[in-house]
Parts: sequence; structure tokens; C-alpha cells
Amino acid sequence: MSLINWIDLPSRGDERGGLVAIESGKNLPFEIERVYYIHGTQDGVSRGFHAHKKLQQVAVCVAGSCEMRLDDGTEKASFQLDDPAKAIAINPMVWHEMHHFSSDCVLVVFADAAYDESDYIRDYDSFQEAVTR
Ligand code: T46
Repeated sequence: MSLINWIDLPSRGDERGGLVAIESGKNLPFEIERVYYIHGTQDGVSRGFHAHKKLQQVAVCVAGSCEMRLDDGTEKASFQLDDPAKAIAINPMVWHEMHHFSSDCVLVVFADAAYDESDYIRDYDSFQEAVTR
């Protein structure tokens, strides 16, 4: 599986403005079990710094922008999330970090499972060990 998997979300915008619809199991490669959003992130704050063992996620900036960094232990990538119609998959065993949040950033994340702290790998050395095993 490649590190970067963009998902184009169907945009039904018109002269009145934008409208993006997301349907479980249709636009996303899994059934949505959980949705959360990150907002009000302070200037200079970075988030993430972990990988998930099994969780599949898709993230989209519905307002503002942030930088997403992905690392599968072999390859690294860094890019802007700034388009409400363009989402990025965060696959299992991919170390991810979010940086440079704009003050108006709202990052929405769709996940295929409930929150489970035991699914997180929050130590980079442990992550590297797990992916090179
Ligand atoms: C991820 C990136 C993109 C919950 O109680 N329920 C939840 O569903 C989530 C996502 C978090 N939490 C708690 C756990 C922590 O006490 O909220 C607190 C902040 O979570 P965390 O420090 O993990 O936040 P981020 O921004 O570093 O990471 C989050 C997600 O946790 C993570 O799964 O992939 O966004």
C-alpha cells in the first residue's frame, strides 16, 4: 500500500457555496464508527506523534489548513491539508504528525473503530521496531 492515499470527496457546491457529502462505506474505504475533530489548536502547537496498530482513518481539513507528515518506517511524506474536498487516508502502522495549524483550522477525522488507547504506538523507537520486524 502506498504511503499517500488521497480521497476526492464529492463536492456538490454551487454559486451559493460548497457542500461535501460523506457516506459511510461509499466515499471512504471503510464503515465509519467514529468521527472527531481537532479545532482551536494554538499557534506553534503540533499534534499526533503516534501510529495506530489497526485503526483506519481519513482526515480532511474542513476549514483552514495544517501540515500532515506521514512516515511508514521506509518512506516519509509531508503535505498541506487545505481543501475540504480532498481527504487523506491515515493507514495503520503509519506514524503521523500534524504541524502548522492555521488559527481557523478544523481537522475532521473519520475512523473505523471506537477510541482505544491500546491501539496507539506513541514511542517512535517502538514504531520503527514494529515496522522493521
Ligand atoms: C490521530 C490524530 C489524527 C478520546 O477520548 N477519544 C477520541 O476519540 C480521541 C481521538 C481522543 N481522545 C482523547 C485522548 C487524549 O486524552 O483526547 C485526548 C487527545 O488525544 P491525542 O493526544 O491522541 O490527540 P492528537 O491530536 O495527538 O491525535 C488525534 C487522535 O487521537 C489520533 O487517533 O490519529 O488525531
